[in-house]
Parts: sequence; structure tokens; C-alpha cells
Amino acid sequence: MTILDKIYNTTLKGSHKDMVDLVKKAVDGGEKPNDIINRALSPAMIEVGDKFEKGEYFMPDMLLSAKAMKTAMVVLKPLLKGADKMIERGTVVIGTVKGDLHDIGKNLVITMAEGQGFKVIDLGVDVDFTVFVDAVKMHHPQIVAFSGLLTTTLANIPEHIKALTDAGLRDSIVLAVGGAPVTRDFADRYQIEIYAPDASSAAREFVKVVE
Ligand code: B1M
Repeated sequence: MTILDKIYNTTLKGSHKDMVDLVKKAVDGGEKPNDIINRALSPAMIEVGDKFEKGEYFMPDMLLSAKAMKTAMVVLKPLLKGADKMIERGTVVIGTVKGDLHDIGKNLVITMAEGQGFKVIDLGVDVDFTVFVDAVKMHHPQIVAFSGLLTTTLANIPEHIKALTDAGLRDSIVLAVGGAPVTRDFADRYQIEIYAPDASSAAREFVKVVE
């Protein structure tokens, strides 16, 4: 079994205690942080979701796996930050949409954006419409990004956009959206300029906005 298989299984089992040692071992053995995320941690979380859907896993199982992935990220996050992070490229305001508590993907987007030199204002999860509006007024970002993992709460995105429009802020920002159920079609439907399927492409798209 490869070290990536072990990390995958440990995430699936939600054994966060073994995670730090395993991930350090993988990094010391030459595995790239992005490969650990994209080939072990993220696919394991997809399987966790599949097991939840089939009734094989329950909420506590999802929480344990989330904790295991977050523990892995504690080791990986400093390694993901690019050498050029001191160039302040611009500001991104990001939050998980109203009603949604998922934050692992959002946090990964933050890490990648910071690695590209962005100042990121993290509004957290279950962010109210007014909080995005206040954050834009306060921080004058170039980009406002929504993370959404639930089909039900993606329905709140038009309300988020309406709040920004009503506050007269829509034209001053570029909107971005991502999260497992989000598609390019969804973004187009609401004239959201950026759709990013993963954290690396989100950061790449953010760079294009300010270049
Ligand atoms: Co939840 N959950 N969950 N969950 N959960 C999903 C999302 C689900 C797909 C599982 C399933 O049934 N297969 C399903 C949603 C179905 C749907 O609506 N389509 C689901 C459900 C139903 C629920 C509850 C409703 C369960 C219940 O209560 N009955 C409940 C909702 C609570 C709420 O939010 N109000 C719930 C709760 C939870 C936990 C709290 C237990 C936990 C979250 C812990 C946390 O985040 N702190 C949890 C987890 C862990 C998951 C799964 C298993 C894993 C999500 C994850 O962290 N993935 C998930 C299964 C799945 O996604 N297949 C599931 C790893 C992460 C790196 O990927 O978040 O997709 P992801 O982020 C990616 C991209 O999407 C993208 O980049 C990231 C990295 O590349 N991205 C962006 C994300 N945000 C972006 C923003 C951008 C750009 C890209 O901006 C530009």
C-alpha cells in the first residue's frame, strides 16, 4: 500500500490522530502537497459523501473524516503557500453561502489564493447576505467568492447577488463561485464571472482578474 493509499484510508476512517505523522512521512518521502490533496484527501472525502448517501456513514462519520482532512491541512497549508506570496495582488472576500456549514473546500481556496499573493477576507460559513455587503464596503475587494456544497443552499446565491446589487456594489466586483454541486451553467445563469471547479483553478482565475 502506498503512502497516498494510507492517507486515503486514514481520511476515510476519520483517524485524525495518525494523520500528522502520515502526512509528514509522505512529504519527507517526496510526495507533493498538491498530490496529497488531489490524490488522497479529496477523493477520500468524495467516498465519505458516497457512503453517507448510501446510508453506510452518518453525520459523526462525516465529521471525523472532515477533522482528519483538516488535520492533514495543518501540515500541508504552510507548504502550499507560494514563494511569491509577498506580492499583494489584490483582495478577495470569501464565504460559504447562507445555510451551508461546509468549509474545507473554502479553506483550501483561501490557502491557494493567499499563495498567489491575495489578501483574503474569510467570512466563515453560513454567511448572511448583509455580511458580504458589509465586507465589500469595508475591504473594497476586487473579487467576492461564494463556496456552496449543498444544492438546497445554492438557491441562496441569487439573494446574495441581489443584496450586493441593491447596495450598489455589484459593478465594482467580480463574482466567483465553486463547490461540489456548482457548474459552469449555474454560474452563467446568474452572470457570475468566475466558475472554478477546484482551489487551484480558483486562484488562477483570481490572478487573471487583477493582471
Ligand atoms: Co455534508 N454534504 N452535509 N457535511 N458533506 C456533502 C456536501 C454531500 C455531497 C454528501 C452526500 O450526500 N453525498 C451532501 C450534499 C448533497 C447536495 O446537496 N448536493 C451533504 C449533506 C446532505 C449534508 C447535510 C445536509 C447532512 C445532514 O444533516 N443530513 C449537512 C448539512 C449541514 C449544513 O451545511 N447546513 C452536512 C454536514 C456535513 C458535516 C458538517 C458533517 C461535514 C462538513 C465539515 C466541514 O466542512 N467543516 C460534511 C462533509 C465533510 C461532507 C463531504 C463528505 C465532504 C466535503 C468536503 O469537505 N470535501 C461532502 C461529500 C462530497 O462533497 N462529495 C458532503 C473536500 C473538499 C476539499 O472538497 O468542499 O468540494 P469541496 O471543495 C473543492 C471544490 O468544490 C472547490 O475547491 C475545493 C478544493 O479543490 N471549491 C471552490 C469549494 N468552494 C469553492 C469556492 C470557490 C471555488 C472553488 O470560489 C470561487
